[in-house]
Amino acid sequence: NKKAFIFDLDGVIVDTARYHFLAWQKIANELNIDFTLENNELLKGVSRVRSLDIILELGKVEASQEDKNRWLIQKNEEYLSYLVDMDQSELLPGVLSMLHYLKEKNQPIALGSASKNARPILEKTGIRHYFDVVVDGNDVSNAKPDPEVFLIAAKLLDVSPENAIVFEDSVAGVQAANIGKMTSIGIGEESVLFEAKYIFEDFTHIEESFIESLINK
Ligand code: B16
Ligand code: MG
Repeated sequence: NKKAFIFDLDGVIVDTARYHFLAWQKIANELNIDFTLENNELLKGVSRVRSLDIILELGKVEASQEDKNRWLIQKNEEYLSYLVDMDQSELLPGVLSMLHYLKEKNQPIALGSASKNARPILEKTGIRHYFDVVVDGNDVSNAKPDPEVFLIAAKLLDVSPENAIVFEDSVAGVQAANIGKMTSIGIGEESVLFEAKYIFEDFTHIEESFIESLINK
């Protein structure tokens, strides 16, 4: 059976989580909300709009839609300022060799990200050509843990969900893959990603024989 490999972006391909954090922290500071790195875990894989709501809930701040819209724009401008100098050196360990290996084995590859900034990041890091399909925050209406983003990717690659393999660093993303009946592979800490079918610290810990066994399953 034909397989498809779907990659999340932030936290799997590039470590943009700290940029998102710094940008949100700036807004939180202005609102006198104490926003920590630990709180930031709650925002991983979650859409921009939902992220703001979570921060406002943390600080018990009520705001008008107008204010919220302004902060969303402000946050994204701040975030984009960190991406200006981004290049291939920001790819996480083992990502490039994994993409290369899958390409060599003629495996379909997709991006499945909640980010609306996914395409420029793929361009800047020079890996856009590895992806047969890119599905991001501009293409979906339901955020992870809804499996929509991954289901669209599998469909575009003409692969059934059962034959899709998803690499994710967030709890919401792992849940999305599981709900979509896909094989979830957590990239990160076992204590956080325990719901994933398989968990690896990073791509350098994944053996070629393991990927081979997924391909031939
Ligand atoms: P943007 P992923 C997600 O990307 C991030 O994990 C999450 O922290 C962020 O809020 C979301 O993208 C939206 O990003 O503001 O760029 O549209 O992990 O699904 O690749
Ligand atoms: Mg992620």
